[in-house]
Amino acid sequence: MKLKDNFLWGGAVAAHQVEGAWNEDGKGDSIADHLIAGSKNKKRYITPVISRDKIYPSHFGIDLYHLYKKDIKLFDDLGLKCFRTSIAWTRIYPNGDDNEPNETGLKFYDNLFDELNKSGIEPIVTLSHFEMPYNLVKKYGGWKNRKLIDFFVKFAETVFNRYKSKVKYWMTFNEINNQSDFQSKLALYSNSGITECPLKDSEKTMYQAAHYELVASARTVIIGHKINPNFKIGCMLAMAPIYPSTSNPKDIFKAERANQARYWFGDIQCLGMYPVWLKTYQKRSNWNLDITVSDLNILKKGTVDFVGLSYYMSMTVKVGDDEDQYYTFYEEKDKVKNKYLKESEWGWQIDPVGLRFSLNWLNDRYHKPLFIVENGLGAKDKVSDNNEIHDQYRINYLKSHISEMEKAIIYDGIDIIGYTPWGIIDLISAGTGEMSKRYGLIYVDQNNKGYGTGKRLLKDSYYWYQNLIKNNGINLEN
Ligand code: P53
Repeated sequence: MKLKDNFLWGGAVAAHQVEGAWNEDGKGDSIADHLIAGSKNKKRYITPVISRDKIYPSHFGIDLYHLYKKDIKLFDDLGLKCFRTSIAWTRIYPNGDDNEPNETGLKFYDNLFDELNKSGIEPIVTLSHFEMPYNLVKKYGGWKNRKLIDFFVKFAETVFNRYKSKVKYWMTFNEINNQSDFQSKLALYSNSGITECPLKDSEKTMYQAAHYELVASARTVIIGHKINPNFKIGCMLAMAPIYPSTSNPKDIFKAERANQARYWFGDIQCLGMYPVWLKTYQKRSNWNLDITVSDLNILKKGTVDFVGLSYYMSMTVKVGDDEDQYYTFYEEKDKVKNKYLKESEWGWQIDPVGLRFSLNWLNDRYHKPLFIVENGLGAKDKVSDNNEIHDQYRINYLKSHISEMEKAIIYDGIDIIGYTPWGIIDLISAGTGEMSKRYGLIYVDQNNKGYGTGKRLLKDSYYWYQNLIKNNGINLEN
């Protein structure tokens, strides 16, 4: 029993975490370019004006903008069949509301996709990966504003037309459901470009912004299929299954509601409609959200071809003493540690079986092909005197997750398009802005401040993955 021959083994990154060159060749500043570096215990925050004495890691990334040819050579030697990245919206429309696209920006992705295709590596492209034009935040308030739909659709249409013969797999919004953690400022900002929002309004604001994004996503799917009927356009969910902490029925319902609150985005993108619990909740909350009949028709028509997902961890929740009728999910408050799981240095609870669980759960719910477009371990690496990196911990992480994925394919019969480990090459962490939270199988000699030679070194995990791809997986039954 083997995986199908065209299984897409790959690697994943996002523009703002690797490209650098944040203001070159006509690129505008994105929301990522205003985020300063943080750490495990120091939250990232934004500065409206770029300040000289602060560190903005997206400004340097790992300089992929200039080094992409060399890096693609390393991906090719590794044997990658696909490579996931995003298009920086601000390279194409620097301000988001420009009339004409920036030709130099378009040219960069022509070159990038050509180089990949030449090497036989299929590009997998996210349209919006936490990097909308900052101008849209300043001028329109980000996704709080309905106008954003047209700006986004125009951007999507431009790149669909330009790359229609070079790219087949697309995803609309990266981890659109991160903002279900609506009390997290970073989530609201990264997903929706929302900077000003009193805590008491954050839930309502999230539901409104997410609705506009979902309409934009659906319109994009519809237009994409017209431009090229062979396009495969997916959603992208941050998958972290939520478990009850005990068999107390209240904990079980708490977990059910938390899953509903975290994955309704997928219900809309895959099934084309709002789940009834949410319609009821929104109505009873008297928020008077701007959701029109025409929007609902678009949502029904613009359903996705596949479900892209990231998977890093599971979550466990406990019912509170003061639950309301709705068991509203407040991620920070409701989460507890799962005593059966170990965690990464950044406190993410590692749960390979949870991946098989998630794949089954998503398959039961949506009946669409799945694509694991992120999975990996953020860890500190040590370079030995002879320039080797012995990252057995990363190999263990990847191996245990790939093994559970293969079980989902072989024993559960689930249709999975491919697997792209996150940060195939070391990059800037989205959550903390650190370089030292490394995911790569390729090491980049650079510290948190952006200093270093930038030299690329191959980790043990690189050779391990190379061999795995050659064998088309672990092959459980061998
Ligand atoms: P970092 C939170 C939880 C799970 C995934 O994350 C997340 C986040 C946001 O930080 O983001 C995804 O870099 C995201 C990538 C990101 C990756 O996971 O915080 O799509 O951009 O780098 C890993 O360790």
